[in-house]
Amino acid sequence: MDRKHLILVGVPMDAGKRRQGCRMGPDAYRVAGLAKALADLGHSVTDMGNVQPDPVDLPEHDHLFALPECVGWTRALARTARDAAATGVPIFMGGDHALSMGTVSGMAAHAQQIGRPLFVLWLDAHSDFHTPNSTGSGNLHGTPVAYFTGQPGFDAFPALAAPVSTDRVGMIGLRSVDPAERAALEKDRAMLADMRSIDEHGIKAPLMAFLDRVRAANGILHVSLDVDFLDPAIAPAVGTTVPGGATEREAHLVMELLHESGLVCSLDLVELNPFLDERGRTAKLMVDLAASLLGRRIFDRITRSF
Ligand code: 4U7
Ligand code: MN
Ligand code: MN
Ligand code: MN
Repeated sequence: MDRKHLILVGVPMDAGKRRQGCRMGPDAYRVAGLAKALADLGHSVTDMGNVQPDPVDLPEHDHLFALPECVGWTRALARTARDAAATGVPIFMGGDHALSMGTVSGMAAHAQQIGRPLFVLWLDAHSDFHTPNSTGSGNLHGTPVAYFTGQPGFDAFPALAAPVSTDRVGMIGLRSVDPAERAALEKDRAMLADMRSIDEHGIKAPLMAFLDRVRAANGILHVSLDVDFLDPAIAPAVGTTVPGGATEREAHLVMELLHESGLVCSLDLVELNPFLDERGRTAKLMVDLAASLLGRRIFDRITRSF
């Protein structure tokens, strides 16, 4: 087996939206046994504890919620991601999805250092492609993809060492995309697989097409898993539920195929709100999915002839 050094990074970030609770995510993953589940697969696992945002001297913004704090998180996380990636595979235990501004921009800097392009797989009901100018809610957890792909309007945030061009982003699970995001995405050649196309072709087809692109470019792959990628019936612990999400079997298949690809360099587990969970079931499911991504086979069929 391919033994990896896995670095768990707690990101108790709640600044990306008004509804609070994601700050409890890192501890929920710890209680649900993430470190042990991954160590049991033969990996070496280090929990480096929780990151804190850098202090930032910026005034609050009229429309954007908690802008200064989000900038502070982005700075701290970009540095943490770049440093951790030099020694292992960082797994960011969120925290809301605004944390990906930092994690992805840091991973892109790492990729640039090793001379390989970074690709990003976005597993989410939403495209998170708003800019500070287009967001209606003012919640920055709806903007990380626009930031790390270098869209305009993010002047308060750190300049990008290495923007991830939009054609290196794949999105699977989409079912809630605002008109402004859709217009921008279609212009920009991201690979988009909405639930309609997954129903028609299965979830494997768009994933394999995307992985082929990563391989052809000798790229490395960051995976960003938003809890709301999953159907709310199996993953209730999220503020932004959208019906019609991925099933448990689809999600595990994605994780198993990602494992077999050998391309994954880093992972975000985001938007878990333990305050909304039912006896820890969402946290446990996310732990199971992370384990599938790192090599556990739970859905192997046993074929017997009678
Ligand atoms: B998440 C939304 F309007 N697009 O901008 C917005 F629908 O990280 C939702 O994917 C954003 O959960 C969801 O507020 C952000 C809304
Ligand atoms: Mn998201
Ligand atoms: Mn989402
Ligand atoms: Mn959400």
